Amino acid sequence: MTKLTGTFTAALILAGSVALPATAESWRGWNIHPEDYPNGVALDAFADMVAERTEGRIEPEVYHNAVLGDQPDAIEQLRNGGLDFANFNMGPMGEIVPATNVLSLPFLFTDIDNMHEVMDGEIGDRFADALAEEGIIALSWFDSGARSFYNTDHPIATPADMEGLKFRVMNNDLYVQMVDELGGNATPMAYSEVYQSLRTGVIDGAENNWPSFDTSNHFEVAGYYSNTNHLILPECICISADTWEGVSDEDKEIVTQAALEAAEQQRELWAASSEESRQKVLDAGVEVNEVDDPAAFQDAMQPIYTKFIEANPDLESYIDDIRATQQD
Ligand code: GTR
Repeated sequence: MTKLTGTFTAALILAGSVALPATAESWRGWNIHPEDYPNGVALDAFADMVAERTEGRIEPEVYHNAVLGDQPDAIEQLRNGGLDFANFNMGPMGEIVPATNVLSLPFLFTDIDNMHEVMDGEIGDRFADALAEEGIIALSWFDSGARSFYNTDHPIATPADMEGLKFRVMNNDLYVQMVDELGGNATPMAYSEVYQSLRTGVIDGAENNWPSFDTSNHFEVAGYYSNTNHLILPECICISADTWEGVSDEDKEIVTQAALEAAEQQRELWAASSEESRQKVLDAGVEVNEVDDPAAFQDAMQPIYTKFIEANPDLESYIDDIRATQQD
């Protein structure tokens, strides 16, 4: 968090040229995606709402396209106060906040509505509390659709089709286990390195949602997208606890409200953007296939659940409570 120096601010006020209050805080915000991606648009809207409603007491600025570093690095920066806010995916968060690993269990949510129901309610608050203990204040939850596998070689219709293929996964051991159990090989790697690695054959595939598959240009080099829909991961607008500590109660309310409105906007944009991206990659010649027997993929995940619960008995109730939302 950068405070404008007293002299500098006083000079601006004296000059009468800029209507900045004496204690303006400039906030640095991290975004992995381009600015016209739903998350980029919503983060910019968040920044504008905060600047306007705090009358310039807080001036957030979003740095798009991961120019401030890759995700695991940005999570650390936020915890150290090097970043003030960010849009993080819960996938790479598990390494720092173990409770969020529950969200990385494959096929946990039945669909996106189920994810919303859970995250917007009391269970979501529990994840937010766990994040807060590690210095990450989650104010609202974004969509990131459902992730599916894609690769350079052939459609994946059954787990057997994963054999011999090397997939990039996000930085989380659960994803290595997931690909292993399905019969493929997994390599954790930064998002920014995936395009080149697919192009040069360092990896054969990766997994992501439609808008990321499109805007990362992975579809240009990986021509087979298979609708496995194995992960539905929430994302947050998160604020550094260091930054949050210095915010007045009045401004905390303004920032929280802006984050909730930005998430609403992101979710609306998400649905349209997913359909647009799907159509775009189809038009570009990507072969898209459905999975005839999703249960074959789901059943293969059972050992991951068993192992996870054995290692984290205190998190079993989270899984049970999420399953309970799927009963009716
Ligand atoms: C995207 C997500 C990013 C990042 C990326 C990845 O869907 O929005 O935050 O996690 O996937 O695969 O690294």
